[in-house]
Amino acid sequence: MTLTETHCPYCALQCGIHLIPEPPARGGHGPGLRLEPAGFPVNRGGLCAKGWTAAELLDHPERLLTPLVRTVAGDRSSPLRAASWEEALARIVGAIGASQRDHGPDSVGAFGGGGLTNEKAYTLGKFVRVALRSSSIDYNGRFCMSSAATAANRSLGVDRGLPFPLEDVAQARTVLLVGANPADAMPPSMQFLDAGRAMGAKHIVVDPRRTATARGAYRHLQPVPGTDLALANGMMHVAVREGLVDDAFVSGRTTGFDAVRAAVNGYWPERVERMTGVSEAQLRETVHLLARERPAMILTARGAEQHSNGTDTAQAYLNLALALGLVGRPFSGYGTITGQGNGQGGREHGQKADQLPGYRRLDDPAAREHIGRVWGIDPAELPQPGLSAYEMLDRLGTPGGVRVLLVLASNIAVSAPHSSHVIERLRALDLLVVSDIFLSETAALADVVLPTAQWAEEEGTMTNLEGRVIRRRKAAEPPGEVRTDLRFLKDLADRLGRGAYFTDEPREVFEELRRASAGGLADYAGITYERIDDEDGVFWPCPAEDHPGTPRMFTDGFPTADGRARFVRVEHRDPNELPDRDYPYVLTTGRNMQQYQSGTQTRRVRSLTVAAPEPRAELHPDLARRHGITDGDLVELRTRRGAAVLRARCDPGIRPDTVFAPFHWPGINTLTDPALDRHSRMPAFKACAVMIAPLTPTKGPAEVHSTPRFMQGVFPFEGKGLDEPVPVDGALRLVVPDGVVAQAVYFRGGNSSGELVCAVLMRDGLPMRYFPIGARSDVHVSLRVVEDLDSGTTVELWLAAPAGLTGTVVVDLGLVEV
Ligand SMILES: Nc1nc2c(c(=O)[nH]1)N[C@H]1C(S)=C(S)[C@@H](COP(=O)(O)OP(=O)(O)OC[C@H]3O[C@@H](n4cnc5c(=O)[nH]c(N)nc54)[C@H](O)[C@@H]3O)O[C@H]1N2
Ligand SMILES: Nc1nc2c(c(=O)[nH]1)N[C@H]1C(S)=C(S)[C@@H](COP(=O)(O)OP(=O)(O)OC[C@H]3O[C@@H](n4cnc5c(=O)[nH]c(N)nc54)[C@H](O)[C@@H]3O)O[C@H]1N2
Ligand code: SF4
Ligand SMILES: [Mo]
Repeated sequence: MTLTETHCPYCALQCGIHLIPEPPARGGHGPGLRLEPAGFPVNRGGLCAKGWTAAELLDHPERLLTPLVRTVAGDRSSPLRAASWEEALARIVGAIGASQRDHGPDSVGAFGGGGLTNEKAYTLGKFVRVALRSSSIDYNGRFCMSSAATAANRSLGVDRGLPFPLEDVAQARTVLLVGANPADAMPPSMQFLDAGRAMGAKHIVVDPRRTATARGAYRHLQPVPGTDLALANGMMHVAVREGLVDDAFVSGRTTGFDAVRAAVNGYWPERVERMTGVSEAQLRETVHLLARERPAMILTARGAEQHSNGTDTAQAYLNLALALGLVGRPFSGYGTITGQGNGQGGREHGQKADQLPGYRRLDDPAAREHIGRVWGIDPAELPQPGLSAYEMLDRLGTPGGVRVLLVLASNIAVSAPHSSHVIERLRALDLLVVSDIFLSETAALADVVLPTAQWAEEEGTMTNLEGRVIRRRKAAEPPGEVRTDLRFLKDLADRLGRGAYFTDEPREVFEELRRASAGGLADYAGITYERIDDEDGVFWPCPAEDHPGTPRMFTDGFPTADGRARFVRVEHRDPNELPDRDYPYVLTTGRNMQQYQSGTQTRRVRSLTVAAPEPRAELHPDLARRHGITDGDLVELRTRRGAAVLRARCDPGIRPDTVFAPFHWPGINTLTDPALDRHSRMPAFKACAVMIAPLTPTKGPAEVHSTPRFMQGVFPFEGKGLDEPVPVDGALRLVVPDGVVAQAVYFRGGNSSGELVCAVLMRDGLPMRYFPIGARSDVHVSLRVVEDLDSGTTVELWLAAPAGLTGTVVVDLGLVEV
């Protein structure tokens, strides 16, 4: 076996990863794969803690290995038991038949995910339209990218998150980041921001919290959540009044500016300061930097977009980028930072309610004609657009709603807004089928659970945040009875009598996707697996095999009817819920660095859970004091929809009128507001009204507490021989206290010297584990199966290096005491 070049399974950065075969640990089974970062253009050798530990989930003991069904069919209070694929599929086919007979084709639907490969997302969209003949399909990208996508489509004629390669960010002299926290959400991407900052670029971060991204920036603007649109219109007002508009660009390449100019008249800076909490001086400085210190970029992410006015907010920043003439120029423009692994490709190929592959519209007769031809069906057979994600979930099990639902690659019981209501609707279904790697909170509610392959066990393509189409490559066989989603959809289509339209071979699906997308906005016609291999990925649109692909868009036109970008007049509207007497603060939600999304995956990785074991409610110390709360206390957050109890983290970096909670654990989304944006149908994850109350600490029964311990630091060394480990420093020693047991969780180390050295974990003076660190390189080893270290044990880190060799090592050993 040889090295497999692939990509991280998590976020849209899609960092390059190498998987290298290695013999499984003694007594272990598992895939026997070691993970190393690769020098791919987006990560250049960097990975975040999630990427580093991704391979741990391949042979995780809780992995689903067979289908599961309810012991008593139809009774979800009966336990799940293992079943054959035959039996599981028979239950699904039976329920689909009964439901469609009694309630029509639309009563069976699917909910997809932006983590699915292009091949799987495409097949799922086709499966629902062709095998089920149903209009009921949408996906979690509705909760993620839909606002910025809607704005870009209507204004630029196309939605590609970043219309330029990520590396261009390093060249921009001014960058405005609105509601984006890449330092936590995409840590390796910070090397491009940091490179710009090191050359004097001025970054302005707009966030109600002083995040790690904001801390390293030139300026931090701290608005009230949900007021970003007013801020953008205020900047536009200043741009107009102070002559900063690029008139030649506006008249030569855009339409509709007059209406926007008139609309921003009312957004004079003093008024905007009162609305947003951002000072007039900061607002003026920002727009002057964007206009004068060029090249300049405006980037938005979920903080600006996940609101009931998210589309118009993204539009307001797009308007500003157009007025200043930034779009389509080198190292300049507007972009949105896509989130999920295939968040970009996932929104192009038809798992959206109103969409056909190639970013075509389902209600466009020409698009129906073309796709009908590729799929070999009469276009009249294609259903019309269905309901958006939350609207579909809200109607589950009601008359006219979906009664049999297939969920692939989403954990909606945790991640959908007003999740207690969504769980109630899931319970009202006739049949819930969930395909996942683990028994997620949603899978635990299902009638039938299907075990699916993971990233390293399948082939396919992903489209990263830059619109670069890349390959996910297989390095291992799926374990047990696990099948890929392509296989499961094909098996189901066979039993529904439509198998002839489907294949489970990723390359064949991709060839069909190329034909289906040809001539569409997201045109993959010229992209082949071989080109992806040869070119470090290919940027769409790429209409022909001899077309180079399109790393930078809009250089000489926009894919609109007249080739011009459109300004759209937008007005500030208050969030659906404003603070009032009963719910006096704003709740906003988002991400922690070590956890991913609904947490199904990362809550199962020990080192990540040690670092981020539970959700913490972030609040300003003044706000905490007012309610008698101190750091670490349990507090109750209550909104009009429900309550959640979490531990407080007091942080002076957050606005005193705002509370932040990460959504990676069950229960947080019982709080959030499902008010939808009228254009994109995006819920208001980022602003609702909340009250807080301290809880008297309860003396609960048998809680498990664990304490992290670290042995770390930077140390000079002199080698005594590679076979002769010696102590490095007194700091690298600890004795396990009485009454607890410790376990080593991970080791990281770096070595400045030009030769191999070896860190040695010592137990009571004897070597226990060796960690080789190559010449001028670093390692990260996550330790899964190691012995308990009982109380009284002396744990030390020593170093073995060639005799006489000197240098410096950085070491960091993480342990937990339980
Ligand atoms: N570690 C980790 N990384 C991830 C993910 C993950 O779950 N964990 N998920 C991936 C996915 S799918 C996505 S979509 C991306 C999301 O990436 P981001 O959008 O960067 O992440 P969020 O934390 O949701 O929101 C960003 C910031 O918006 C701020 N914010 C909240 N309300 C407002 C507001 O009203 N206005 C402004 N201006 N800011 C506000 C928050 O304080 C937060 O710091 O991350 C991707 N990367
Ligand atoms: N309050 C609040 N809520 C939010 C957000 C927020 O900022 N605040 N952000 C929203 C955003 S941006 C997003 S993207 C959503 C994400 O939330 P979800 O849609 O729940 O996303 P994940 O947790 O990534 O769920 C993916 C599930 O599919 C499984 N899985 C992974 N790969 C595959 C595969 O190939 N096939 C199958 N069948 N399963 C697979 C994983 O184990 C996991 O259980 O959450 C949204 N919810
Ligand atoms: S930044 Fe995203 S793609 Fe890169 S290692 Fe982390 S989770 Fe994976
Ligand atoms: Mo997302």
